[in-house]
Amino acid sequence: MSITASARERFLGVWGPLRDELVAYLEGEKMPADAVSWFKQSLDHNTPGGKLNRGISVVDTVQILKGSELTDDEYKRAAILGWCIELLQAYFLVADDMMDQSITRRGQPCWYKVENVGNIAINDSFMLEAAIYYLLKKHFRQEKYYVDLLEIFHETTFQTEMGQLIDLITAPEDSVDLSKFSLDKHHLIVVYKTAFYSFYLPVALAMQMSGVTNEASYKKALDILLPLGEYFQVQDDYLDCYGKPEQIGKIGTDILDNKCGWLINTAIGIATPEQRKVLDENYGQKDAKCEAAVKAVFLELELPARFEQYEADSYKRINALIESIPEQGEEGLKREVFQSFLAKVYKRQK
Ligand code: GPP
Ligand code: MG
Ligand code: MG
Ligand code: MG
Repeated sequence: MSITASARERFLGVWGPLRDELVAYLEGEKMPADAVSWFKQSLDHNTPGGKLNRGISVVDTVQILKGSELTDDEYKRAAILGWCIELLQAYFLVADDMMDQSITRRGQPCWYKVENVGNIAINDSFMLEAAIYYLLKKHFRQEKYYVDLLEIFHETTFQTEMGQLIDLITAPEDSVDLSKFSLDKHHLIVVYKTAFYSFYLPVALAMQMSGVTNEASYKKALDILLPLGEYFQVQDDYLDCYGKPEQIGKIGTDILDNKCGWLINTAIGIATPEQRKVLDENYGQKDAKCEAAVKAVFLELELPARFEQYEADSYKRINALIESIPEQGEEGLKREVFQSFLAKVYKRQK
């Protein structure tokens, strides 16, 4: 089930009122008009413009677990949790784009690149995170799973930050040393920086909202969602080099940034000594000619075809994991939850 235009529209319909609640909070605190309008612009620039996979997956999962149409109220509550993940994503992306020195995001300039924003984006990213906890308190304080929601958000945030840390220190700007890279290192980076918050978090929140309490079901979900998240980040690494900026909405920076991504790790494993020399001399240099030399080796090594093979293998492997769930489901788990998520990302072009 890929996301339909009407599912997107309905989900987006919940954003305006939530944004207004957040803006009203600043007004209530008697913040000056320019601060209120700054916060509003940051919220709108950074939160709703993406694919919304994560947020809509909360709604879809709650719906699948219920097994029948959600009431308007159930829909809205699931969508609020979905928007909390989109706020978390907004917080990460504003900060990540500064750390990665990116130029564009979702077809617009990165927030820190917007005129007059600059380093204020650091504080804006903190405020996007704070907005999550404002909304959770306002809408979920009375629920018996409120503390569980807080814990899941805090834990996945910490995991993502650990992932971001190893992503960054494996990619020093001034010393390129490809011998430090490996597919094992890559696996650790992507599970932590992407898989927990992008895949486990939406499903775990939906399970909480659906009243699932048994630990084993969360563990089982994790066992499927981490491999799915790894596959998603490999796609991200692939698209960084081969995606069209007008389609993916961002300009790739991984080669310039010396990132320990899937392409370079795959290349290292198969390069001839001559090709390896070109990679050693040109990877991680902030120079378009060096970037082009690396891309030329990637093509000699037929990385696009190798990625296609990886994609086909991953699809099979993840489907096999999904089939390990009994057909009639276990408490809080149904195959369709995972099938629906896999369908949202399989062969994605953006
Ligand atoms: C994706 O990395 C990971 C994140 C956006 C998490 C950032 C975490 C923080 C704690 C700030 P990426 O740099 O490959 O993403 P993109 O390609 O979208 O820039
Ligand atoms: Mg990054
Ligand atoms: Mg980045
Ligand atoms: Mg990337």
